[in-house]
Amino acid sequence: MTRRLATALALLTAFALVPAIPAHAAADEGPEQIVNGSFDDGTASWWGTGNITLAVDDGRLCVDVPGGTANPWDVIIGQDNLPLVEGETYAFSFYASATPAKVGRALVQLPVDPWTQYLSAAPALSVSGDVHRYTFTAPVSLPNAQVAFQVGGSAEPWRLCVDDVSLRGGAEPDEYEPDTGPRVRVNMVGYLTDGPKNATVVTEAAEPVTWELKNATGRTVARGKSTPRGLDDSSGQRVHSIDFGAYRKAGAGYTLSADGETSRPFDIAADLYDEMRVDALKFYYTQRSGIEIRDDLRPGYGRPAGHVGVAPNQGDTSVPCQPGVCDYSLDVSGGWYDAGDHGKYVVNGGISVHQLMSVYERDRSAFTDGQLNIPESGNGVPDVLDEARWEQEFLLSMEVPQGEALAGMAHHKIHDRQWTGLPLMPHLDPQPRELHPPSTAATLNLAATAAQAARVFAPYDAAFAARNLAAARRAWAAAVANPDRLADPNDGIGGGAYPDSDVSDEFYWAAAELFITTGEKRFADFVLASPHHTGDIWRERGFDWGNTAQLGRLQLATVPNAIRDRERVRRSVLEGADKYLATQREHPYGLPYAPPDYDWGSNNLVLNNMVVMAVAYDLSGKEKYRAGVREGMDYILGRNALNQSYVTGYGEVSSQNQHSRWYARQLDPSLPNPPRGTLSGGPNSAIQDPVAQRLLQGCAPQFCYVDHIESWSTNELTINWNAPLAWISTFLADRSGHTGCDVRYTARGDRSFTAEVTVRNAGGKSLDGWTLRWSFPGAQRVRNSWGAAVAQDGPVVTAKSDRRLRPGGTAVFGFAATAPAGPNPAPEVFHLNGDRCR
Ligand code: 9MR
Repeated sequence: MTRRLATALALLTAFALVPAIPAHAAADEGPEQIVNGSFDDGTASWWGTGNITLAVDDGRLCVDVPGGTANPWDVIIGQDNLPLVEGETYAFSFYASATPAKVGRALVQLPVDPWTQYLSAAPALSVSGDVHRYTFTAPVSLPNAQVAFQVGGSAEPWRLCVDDVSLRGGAEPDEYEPDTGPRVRVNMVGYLTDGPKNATVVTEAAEPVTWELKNATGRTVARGKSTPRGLDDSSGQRVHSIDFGAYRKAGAGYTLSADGETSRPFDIAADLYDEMRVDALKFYYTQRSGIEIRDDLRPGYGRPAGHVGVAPNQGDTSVPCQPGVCDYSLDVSGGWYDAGDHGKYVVNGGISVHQLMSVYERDRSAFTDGQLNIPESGNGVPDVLDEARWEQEFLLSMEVPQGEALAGMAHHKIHDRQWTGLPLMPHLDPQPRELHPPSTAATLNLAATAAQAARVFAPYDAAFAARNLAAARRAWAAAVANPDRLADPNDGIGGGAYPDSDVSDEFYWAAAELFITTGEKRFADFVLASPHHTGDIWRERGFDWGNTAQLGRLQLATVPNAIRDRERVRRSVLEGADKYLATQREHPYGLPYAPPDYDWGSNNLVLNNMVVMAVAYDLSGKEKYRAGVREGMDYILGRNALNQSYVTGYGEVSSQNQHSRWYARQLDPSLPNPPRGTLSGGPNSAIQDPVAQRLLQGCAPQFCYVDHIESWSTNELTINWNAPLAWISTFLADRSGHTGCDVRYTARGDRSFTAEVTVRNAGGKSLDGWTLRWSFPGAQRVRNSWGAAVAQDGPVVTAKSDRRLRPGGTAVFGFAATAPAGPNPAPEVFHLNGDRCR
């Protein structure tokens, strides 16, 4: 076809449908674009509207089409993400039968408004079945055209079967070869000055090769020999590892050369993670639903409030249940959008908000008001808590109201009735929104996060804390009364299913949080009786929204509480961390994650294994655990088979086309890429989406990734994946060491108490004046002090003295304070002059 004809066709499509032309031989021979058109893989890659069930019957896709619909598009079977190349001719064909006979609509079209149709046919579908063939020429290039069989509009029900759906033509897809750059793989952001420094070189060499570290001027500053590591299963590559950790001089623009290749440049510095930890948390503001995103706070990311009821949005201010599920509506506005979709899911929101609160509980002094540049900045509350509250308020709103049969439980999720296409700004989503049935898992997520929120918000907002504690108690009671209301694994139309067939781990986590907050025996009893309290829960694959026992164990180990066998709990975290360290040591890319196949969102599982190592470091002060976390981050930031960073804007080559309906620059240049500091899900061996299936068939685990916006199974962004990124980058930005000091803290009294604190300098250095810092777990407040000047900011307390504290010397001070009802455990984490007491 000539260019002029193509242009004429393009113009034509602007006003009318492209006529369906009879088939034409050349296009027939082009490459196949449809995935699973023969239905040999079941219904994989195909979707249907909510009113039909896709099923394979005798090798064909068959559906019972309901009667009583008005429009063809009321019932659709479709496949998305088909690439079209402008000017190329395509042959579209399929077999179909209808009982009774019907006229259907077969379309190849734009998947979003204005739904431009590149091919529109009205095949007469017979009872005996026929093959229908068409050709058309694509008037545009598009990565994500849609094939749709629109078969609604019939008064009577009927049955449709299709088979051998084929769209041939277009450019022969090049054998996909990712551009992996130089064979020397480094952390492209850099290495911490006093941390481990490891790299990997892809090479066939059997013997060690020489490596050279060069500074920005090109001068060699260190050299050595690599260690051959053989064949790496995770990449299918032969590799050597390089250890240049002896070099500790800060600087920018270093490179590492080996085997004739030179790595991408990197820095050596102490402050590498200072910005990342803030960006990883800033991510949440632009995920917010129910509020305008201010462009002055996030230049380039401003947008109107999503789902507040302004047309075409239906709004989340009064959302009904799916038909038959309940007869009330709830105001569930606010919260964060889960990911690249507009859904909001309690189990995933739960672990996300929990990890934000848990990194805050780790060291409250690291979080300040004004840090994240959000609308609440300047309100006197640390921004991370304001951000967490945005989600926690949403989780609270998902509670089944009093008076209803399942009162106190939480609805599993709320999202669009049908899946929408990309791009689609939140405020332009026209779909009806629905509440899905309550689930035990969601209820326990509410119980756990609300119990935790009751602690962390207590110093700032007593009423909000009390509201959370009451909701947590109601949720716990409702979960105990309804222990097996499992989310339906097939409830995945219009939003993710987030199913979980075992909620005993959610029970354990919720009981742990409730015990830490209330100190009540019944929660301790539940914790002690749970198999998750003593079992080996440190899965090779890491923890996530569906595996939450680890959250309970980590909290019991780190947040002060009086559980009976606490020492064993703490030791068990070290055992888990040792396991991940052993995996990491074996792995030539330094990964603390080595299952034979990589899971959906593998990067977040890698990071969560690092959280276990980080907690082990906090508990023990043993350098090997911190070194493990530091080395693990190298993988995320470029020391990997693809030679790329998975955090947007960090490193020379980083993920930037994560699957999202509003950071959809790859589809619409007027939209932005995801904000700096957004983690991509990363390699996923199961490659469930058509783009990955087209490009990555047969991939070794580390190669099962493509930075393409439609690769939703390898390259999405989510609130639960950025949470461990925020956790770990905060840990890595923490420059406090472990120092020799012993603190004895003895308190007497109840709601009014006095405490005497003895601090002993167990290190080798004399301190010329000292500051001791700790945090209270809740709303404890110092009233007056003696022996040191004690000041308090929220829960963070500092005691200061000008006196010298010699090695072996002690200082004693005391204070009088008030405490809220409930447990008032002695603080356990103290920092003396900035370093953590061991
Ligand atoms: O993160 C989820 C992953 O663990 C599951 O394997 C996958 C399939 O059920 O779903 C992922 O969650 C997606 C959710 O269903 C919808 N919003 C986007 C989520 C991230 O891809």
